[in-house]
Amino acid sequence: RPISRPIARPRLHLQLLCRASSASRRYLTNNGFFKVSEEVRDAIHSKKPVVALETTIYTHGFPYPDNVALATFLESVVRVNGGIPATIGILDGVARIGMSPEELTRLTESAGHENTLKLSRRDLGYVCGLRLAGKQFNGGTTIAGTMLLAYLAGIKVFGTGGLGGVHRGAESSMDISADLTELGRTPVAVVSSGCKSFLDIPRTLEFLETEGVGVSTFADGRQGHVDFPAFWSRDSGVKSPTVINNEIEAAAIIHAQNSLQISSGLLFANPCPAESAIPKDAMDSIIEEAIRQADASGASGKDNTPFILSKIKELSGGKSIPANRALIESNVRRATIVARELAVLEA
Ligand code: PSU
Ligand code: MN
Repeated sequence: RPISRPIARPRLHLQLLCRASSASRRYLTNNGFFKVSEEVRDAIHSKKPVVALETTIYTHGFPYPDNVALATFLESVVRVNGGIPATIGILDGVARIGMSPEELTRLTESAGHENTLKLSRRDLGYVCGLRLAGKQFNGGTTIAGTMLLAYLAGIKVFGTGGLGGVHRGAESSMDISADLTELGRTPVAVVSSGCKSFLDIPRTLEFLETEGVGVSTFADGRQGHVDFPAFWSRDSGVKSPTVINNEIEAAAIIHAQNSLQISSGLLFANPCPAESAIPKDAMDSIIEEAIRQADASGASGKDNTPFILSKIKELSGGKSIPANRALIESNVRRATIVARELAVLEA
């Protein structure tokens, strides 16, 4: 795979403008609950482009050993594109920012075990604290959990697959992913392929607006109406609030928000590569059935998303997997280029 393509640098004044900004923040240092790997710490310190990667997709998405293969692959996507990967999760009750291959294997192998949890913001104190009471948990961090830990470590860019959202029927269940509130309160930029249409996409965008989250979709030369993407499908029927053309623009937005000390996050939506995308109509009936089964089985709360995702995989006969892989690779590559461009602006 070639090192990422060069991007024409449109306007030099962008770089001049930035000098004024670098308000630096104290990052959380290692303690009994929080450990940044040496490689990631050095990279942050020397302002190299670092990309955060989540782990719920490994502990509650893909089975072992597919999950460790994907984890290793995504780290290599960051590296070949000139970045340093920081895979984030919880091992033995300690938040890890950056993991060695052995640590990644240990976490991914523990997928499905009773003490391997899906961890969002609310869970971090619980799993880390109970280590002191002799209970050892592993966990995959969701986008919310990963954003929070990335922010504490000083990482600003995060590449992932699909964002959680407002669930259909949330007007009575109140099931709204903590990913959305985290984006409202934590200044990390997330590159994802939007969210799956088992969620209520119009309400998800409404909620993000309420939370003050900037949402931009990569237009890649498309003119006019650009949809916010629906994971495997490039279209959702819902217009993206704003569009951007390339990674330089994404980096400029991040840099401006940081310089303005706006403390909410940003969402950059990258539609699934066209050659791997599944048309919206083809997915709609599978998704309807997956939701029906989730309702029937009573999978709610934190179990709802993993349940629906596994049903979709089953009902699509695995057809959704190549698209899943293509889009996450594309998102992680784009996140790395954004992190590189941000490093240029911050230099
Ligand atoms: N949506 C996907 N794939 C995923 C997830 C969501 O298409 O893997 C995972 C992510 O880790 C996300 C989490 O942060 O599920 C959201 O879960 P919940 O809806 O319970 O907040
Ligand atoms: Mn939920």
